[in-house]
Amino acid sequence: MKPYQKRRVVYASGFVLCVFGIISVLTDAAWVRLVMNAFKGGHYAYDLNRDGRDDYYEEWVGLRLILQEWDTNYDGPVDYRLRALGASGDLRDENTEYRLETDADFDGRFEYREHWDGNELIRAELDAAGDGNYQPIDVPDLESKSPRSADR
Ligand SMILES: [Ca+2]
Ligand SMILES: [Ca+2]
Ligand SMILES: [Ca+2]
Repeated sequence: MKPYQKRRVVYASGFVLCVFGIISVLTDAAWVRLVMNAFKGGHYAYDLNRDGRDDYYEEWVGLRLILQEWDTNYDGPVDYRLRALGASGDLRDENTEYRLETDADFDGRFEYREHWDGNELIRAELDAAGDGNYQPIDVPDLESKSPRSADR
C-alpha cells in the first residue's frame, strides 16, 4: 500500500468514527440500548463489587427501564428494588409511578415499601410483623428526595 493510500484509510476511519460519535450523541445513544437488548433480552446483571457474583440487575423493555434490583450489602439476596408502575413505565421518566421496596435488616425479606408518583411520595408502608401485611406509616421526612435521583 502506498503512503497516500494509507493516509486515505486513516482519514476514512477517522471520519467514520466521528460520524459514529455524532450520531451517538444526537440519538442519546438509544440505538446502543436497542442493540444490547437484542443480544441480552433486556436483562442486565452486574457484579459491582467484583466478587464473581452479580449484585445489581436491570430490566429494560425497549427503551424503558422498568426494574432495578440491588443487593446493597453483597450477601446474595436482593434488598433494594425499584419497579416502574403505571402508564409510562419508565424509571427514568419524571412522571412515572414506581414502587421502592427495601430489606433494611438484610434478612432476605422486604418489609418496607414506598409508592411514588413522579417525585411525590404517595405512601409508605411497613410490614412490621413480617406476615406480608403492610401498614401505612408516617414518613418522617417527606422532603426526602426521590430515590431515583440518588447517585449509585
Ligand atoms: Ca458481586
Ligand atoms: Ca443483600
Ligand atoms: Ca427484612
